Amino acid sequence: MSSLFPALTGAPAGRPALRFGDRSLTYGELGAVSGALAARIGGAGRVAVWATPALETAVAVVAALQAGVAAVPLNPKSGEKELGHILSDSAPSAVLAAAGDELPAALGDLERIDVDVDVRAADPLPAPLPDPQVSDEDPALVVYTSGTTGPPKGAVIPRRAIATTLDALADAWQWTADDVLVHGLPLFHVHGLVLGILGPLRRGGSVRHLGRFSTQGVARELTDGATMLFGVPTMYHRIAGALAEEPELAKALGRARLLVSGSAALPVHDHERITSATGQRVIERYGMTETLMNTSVRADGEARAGTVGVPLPGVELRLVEEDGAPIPSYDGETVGEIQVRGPNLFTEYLNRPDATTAAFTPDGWFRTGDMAVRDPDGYVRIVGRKATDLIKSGGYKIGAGEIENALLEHPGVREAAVTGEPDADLGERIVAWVVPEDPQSPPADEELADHVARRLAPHKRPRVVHHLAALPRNDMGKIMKRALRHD
Ligand code: MCA
Ligand code: AMP
Repeated sequence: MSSLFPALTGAPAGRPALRFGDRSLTYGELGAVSGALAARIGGAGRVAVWATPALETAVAVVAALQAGVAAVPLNPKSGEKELGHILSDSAPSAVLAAAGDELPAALGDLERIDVDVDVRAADPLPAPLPDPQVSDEDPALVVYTSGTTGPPKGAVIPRRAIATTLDALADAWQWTADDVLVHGLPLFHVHGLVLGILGPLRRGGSVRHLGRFSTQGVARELTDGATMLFGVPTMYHRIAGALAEEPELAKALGRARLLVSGSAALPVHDHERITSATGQRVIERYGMTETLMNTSVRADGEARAGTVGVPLPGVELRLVEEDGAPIPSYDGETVGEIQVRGPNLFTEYLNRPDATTAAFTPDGWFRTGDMAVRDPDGYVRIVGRKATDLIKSGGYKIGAGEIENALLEHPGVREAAVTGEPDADLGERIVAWVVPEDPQSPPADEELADHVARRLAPHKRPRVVHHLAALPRNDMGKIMKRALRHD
């Protein structure tokens, strides 16, 4: 296949590519350091990437793709249980990390390869690597994503999915080499990594990563030449809340070419607050780890709050009834599950043929689990999701079952159930319903939150804990989550 990043050889060597704080690389420099790393890891099979929000992560992933080696981004805040699962499931041959990053014991004796972004070491710049001898179907990334039960599954994302989704977004957003993207998203998920890092590099444009999200950082970069902002709704909610006190922020957003939100629904109230203070409309796009991007409001289309726009070029999208029958109507009312088909889809869940088979219809449509209606002009509105056991908090997808299992491993917990409830900042917050082993001395809420954060990841920790004498169960012994309400 042709290169995923033609600009590594085609763009002027001095053009800015990546900037993280005060460290940056031009295309010439990126080609040199990623080429050197690619030469080291060629033939490695699969490599893990310690995905801190840093220059080294971007270089490591680009190098892996140049070498034709699949990369498994690791959340550096993953706890021991989550990390242990991902490593044993994906079996990488090495981990790529920034020199000086401390790696946890859970990585065991996995070979460590330091990512060197010091271009002086490569002066004069070496010639860029030839395109790897790989096919479009070869895996590019394995991204771990939560399901309703059990540990996260590794979605195997082929090179062709990355190329086609990024090119479809370029069409929808008129995204070019002149764009400068700013964001503060984590780099171990599709949003921050594929759209937020690989996207600008495929276009030959540049990205400035904030290290961590802040409204001040967004204002600074949009004032200093950035043209696009990507964020999850929690970030836009915080922006909307800061506009009154930060006049520079409103001005900066007003200058942007495109403000894009995704990973969860952006409430209409936040859309309206941003539009009234800045004159800008945030556009939403809808995607999934398994499908990359499916729909978007187009830059040349009508930005309508509460919708995720129209199917992207190359993506087939249908709504189906409970029994799988396609819904022909575009009436803005009939709700069905979204199914998608197209070159943007993943190939499989790693080591999980059962889950892969269950995810697709026999004729190759991917069952998203998202419920939607379609307006007469084709705009898709997401109205909910099939599984109540999936929680979207801060834009992260979190499976209730995974947290329940972690809570049950705490000695003070006899029974546990986890639900999501509405939260103005996070979209949903994680709520744990716990029957303590000893009702006289139940574990403290903080202790349970720390326990989950240490085993899984901080964003999976319960924000609220309720103690109960027993969980409500039906005649079959199944927990009735609908009865779990705090009055
Ligand atoms: C607090 N902290 C703790 C604990 N309590 N750490 C350990 N144990 C505890 N008990 C720490 C946290 O680690 C964090 O540290 C800090 O306290 C604040 O935590 P929190 O309030 O949870 O986080 P936040 O800073 O408020 O995060 C909001 C956020 C974040 C920045 C919006 O949720 C986020 O980055 N979301 C993006 C999710 C995303 O990219 N999703 C894409 C997947 P520290 O501050 O040091 O970190 S979806 C996708 O890819 C599809 C394809 C799509 O459509 O996009
Ligand atoms: P993940 O599995 O973490 O990649 O998250 C994918 C899920 O995020 C989708 O199945 C949707 O439920 C949700 N999602 C992504 N973008 C949007 C959006 N713009 N509006 C509503 N939900 C979204």
